[in-house]
Amino acid sequence: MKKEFLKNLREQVLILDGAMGTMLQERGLKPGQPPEELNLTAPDVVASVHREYLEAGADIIVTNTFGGSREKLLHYGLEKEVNRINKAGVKIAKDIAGDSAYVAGSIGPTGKFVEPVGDLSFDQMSDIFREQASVLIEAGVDIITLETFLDIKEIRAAIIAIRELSPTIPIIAMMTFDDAGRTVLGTSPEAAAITLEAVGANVVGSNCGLGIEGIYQILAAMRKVTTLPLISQANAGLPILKDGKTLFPATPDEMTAYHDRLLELGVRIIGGCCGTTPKHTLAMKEALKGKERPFKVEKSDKIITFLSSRTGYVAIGGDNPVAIIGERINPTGKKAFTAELREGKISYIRREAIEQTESGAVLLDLNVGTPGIDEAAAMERAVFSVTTAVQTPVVLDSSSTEALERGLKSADGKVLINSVSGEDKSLARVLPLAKKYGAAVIGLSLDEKGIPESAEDRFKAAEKICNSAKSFGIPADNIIIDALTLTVSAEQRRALESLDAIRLVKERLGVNTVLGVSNISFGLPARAFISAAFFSMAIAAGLDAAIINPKDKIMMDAFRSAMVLLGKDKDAVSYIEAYKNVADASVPSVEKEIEAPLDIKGKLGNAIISGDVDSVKDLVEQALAEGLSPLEISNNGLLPGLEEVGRRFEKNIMFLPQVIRSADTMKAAFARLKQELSASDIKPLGKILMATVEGDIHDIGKNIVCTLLENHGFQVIDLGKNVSADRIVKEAIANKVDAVGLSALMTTTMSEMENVLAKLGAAGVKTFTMVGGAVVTEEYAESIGADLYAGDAMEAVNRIRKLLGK
Ligand code: THG
Repeated sequence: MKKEFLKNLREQVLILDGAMGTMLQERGLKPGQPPEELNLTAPDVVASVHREYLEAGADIIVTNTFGGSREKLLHYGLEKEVNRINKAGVKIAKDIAGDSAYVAGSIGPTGKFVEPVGDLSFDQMSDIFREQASVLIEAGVDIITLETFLDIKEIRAAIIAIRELSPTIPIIAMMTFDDAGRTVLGTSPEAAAITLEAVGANVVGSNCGLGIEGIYQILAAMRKVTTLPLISQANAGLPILKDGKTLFPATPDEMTAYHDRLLELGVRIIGGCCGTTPKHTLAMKEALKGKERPFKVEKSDKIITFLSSRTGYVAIGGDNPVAIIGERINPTGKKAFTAELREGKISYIRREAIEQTESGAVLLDLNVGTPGIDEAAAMERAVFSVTTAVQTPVVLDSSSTEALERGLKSADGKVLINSVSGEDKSLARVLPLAKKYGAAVIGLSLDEKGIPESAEDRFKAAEKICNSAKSFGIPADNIIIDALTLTVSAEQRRALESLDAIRLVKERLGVNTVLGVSNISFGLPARAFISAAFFSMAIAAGLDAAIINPKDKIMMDAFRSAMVLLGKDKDAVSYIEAYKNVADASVPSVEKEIEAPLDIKGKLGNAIISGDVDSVKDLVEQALAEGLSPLEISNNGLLPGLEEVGRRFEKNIMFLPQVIRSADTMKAAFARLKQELSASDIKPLGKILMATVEGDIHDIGKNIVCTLLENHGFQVIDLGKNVSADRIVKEAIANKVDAVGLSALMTTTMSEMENVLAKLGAAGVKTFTMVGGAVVTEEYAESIGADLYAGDAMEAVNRIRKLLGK
């Protein structure tokens, strides 16, 4: 009998098998044929690969079901065969593994992204994975392994669906990062680890994309934010091209060179991705001998609450600075915002998201509750617009269960729910949501009888919340207690009770605390002074997070000063950075010099940078009314904004989702300008033919390039994926294109690019050529005679603009 997997993982390090696709190709899988089909047509071939890995010493055998989702099989007309293909895949692996190895059911990405970056909804995405995972689980896999994911929202939806099917099946969750340490959509290893753990992964890590050294760096970053066992599945080095064939250069010895360091990090599963063979597996097994040790990872003695966005994360508690939660996305007392909510507009939300973040908020409270609107729909819009405007994780502030759930589905990381109370009904309503969607929760220290007077009774309400959370399987680090502030103008003792409640909660429960600080001064003149003094006192009492207006200078002055005084701002670095230009702080603080207001061109540029579709349309109208010509609007307003987007992308300040959003904004502005222009004025910058080459059905990268090219003013003819060389040549001639862009993701299909280029040459087509794709390198591009290589979509646009002299 096999030992229970997760328990075994704490006792010993396990070896997972190597590449499947490349092994199947050597055994006759044709280019363009789905590997999963062999589960039905040639099970003995699949079995032979499993057997080789098992004999080489693999403890975990991975099923041949990576592309076995309905969405993926659809490309081959096999979408009705999800059940048969996955069932057969498990049976083949189980028959070989017997009692000697665990069987992990492999699930790969769909090739599509979740809204708003892609076009599948959360529910559609989770349905796809629920279908595949239920077959794998019913067929008896020991583990589910999610591999090669690029979109955090996609893998998050997958895990949530799997956890609904089974609360206990062990889940391994892996994403693929590039050499800049991000996934294609900008997710960092830390944000990935936090989000994946939150929704219920048992083992997190990385596969593909990088060699062992790169994977080690990714895992080291994950280790800063999680105590879960880690998994390493590196490629056998980065692919190189030799005599028209792709080779993975890492020898078995090179693959094991990092083993000691991996074990030190708490890596408990070591396997391999592309290019890994049974020889490598054998070497890995050998290299582990005599190095076994139990799993042990140092835990912080203080409770830390991690929250994440698609790209970044925030740590609350311990020695971290008090987390500033921006409160301004809240219709209370804000007429203009309330009106926008009614009209379904998002300009206010995007602007406040950006301004509050620039002012120092590390989290953003989203409250869109106002009478007469569909709050759930408004919450989804708010989450989409904030998460594509800034990297700040979100706090969902609503008393509506439906709005909370929509927000939780729309989010791309580990969010904070605001809030649950100590009332039984509230606990039963909110905590299951927090558990399912992997959210942390603010617990209001009140109960059936309302807000208790005394600190002791507020502590009791807090304790009740923590105990209830525990019974739902929510750990203490996912609960943040709000000790509650009432206005001091009505009853002065109350401020002190709140402060004592914070102390009691920290001392006896150890959990983190939060306050909506400004309530304290309600009804008094010059509220900011009372609020700031109280804020400082609460911080001294142990406050870990605060819901405030980060654009309120006095509050932020108090916050930054308190961080220095409590030693949470080491060497006062942040304080000095914020105040280095303030001449003398002992005099009443001088308002920051008011910057010259932006003119209309500046505003147009800013609208492009922030991706504000609503405003850009109004601004274009305004500019036209002021008498600017369409050309001036475009060249001196919009384009400088788009160029800034490009710069920020290169510097890793903006990521693909925001770039696409900005490009869409550009498109909206141009749609209006086109009405003003004559046909001769709107000549595109150039005509580009785009295609993924024959045998390859990966079109994510190509689609992104198409979108960006179009929005930068090029005319794009997109031939789609799996396009034959002859068709590319024919269309290039028929359309008289300025350039042909080719994409291939797999090492096995990129040689087809060379074939296309040769055929273009033979047909005498004089056009520029551009190639790209995950495994394509500059050297390769040169070796096959392409004019241009692009490492990513932004680079593709920039280089083609230069090449065509635009
Ligand atoms: N605890 C928790 N959540 C909370 C609160 C809390 N969420 C809501 C609130 N309290 C914190 N957020 C706000 C948001 C806005 C205002 C105050 C607190 C506010 N609005 C002004 C008004 O009411 O007049 C509008 C002023 C303006 O235009 O900016 O002050 O305690 N867990």
